[in-house]
Amino acid sequence: MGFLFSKLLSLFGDKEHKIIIVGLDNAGKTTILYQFLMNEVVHTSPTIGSNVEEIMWKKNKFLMWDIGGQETLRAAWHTYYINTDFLILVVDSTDRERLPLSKEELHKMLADEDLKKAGVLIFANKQDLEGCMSAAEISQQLNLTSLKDHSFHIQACCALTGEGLYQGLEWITKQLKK
Ligand SMILES: Nc1nc2c(ncn2[C@@H]2O[C@H](COP(=O)(O)OP(=O)(O)O)[C@@H](O)[C@H]2O)c(=O)[nH]1
Ligand SMILES: [Mg+2]
Repeated sequence: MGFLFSKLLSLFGDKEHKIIIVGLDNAGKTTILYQFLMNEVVHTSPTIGSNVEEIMWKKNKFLMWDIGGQETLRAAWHTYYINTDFLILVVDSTDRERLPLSKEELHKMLADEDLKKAGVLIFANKQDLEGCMSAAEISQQLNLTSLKDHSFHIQACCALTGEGLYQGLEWITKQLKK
């Protein structure tokens, strides 16, 4: 009986952590997902619906959902929230005009009951482009310090080269140990 039980436990022991990648269209979500998957740049087309991939990193298994960000699709984001361990918000650091919209979406999402326990990682993407906003500037504009109930971290990155992406995953991995 005990043997069977521990056998069963070991089957379920390798927990998969659910991550959802959100952000406005063109932020770089799909590019990030496929960088994690195969360390190379893929040519993306606007995501209709979602992409999902299993990513292994330092013996941790993540199920990453990349959810389409166009306005009509954003209304369906909440259907992905349940059991989410981490939320990754991707911001196009050159898109000053729509940063208030990202802020609004972020705070709306985090008010949802299903995301109450989710950690939040923000990728300030496209740092390779001239005139981009810094991570500090984005952090301030998104009003991250007002997030009292969520652990959060902002990471500057460039999805095209992969720079910064693994520092982001490293933060997530650290949270798992807490
Ligand atoms: N210069 C630059 N372009 C990027 C970066 N990340 C993504 N892109 C480009 O931005 C566009 C939108 O990327 P995509 O991943 O489809 O965005 P999504 O709509 O959020 O999934 C594509 O042309 C990407 O090649 C980056 O870090 N730097
Ligand atoms: Mg996409």
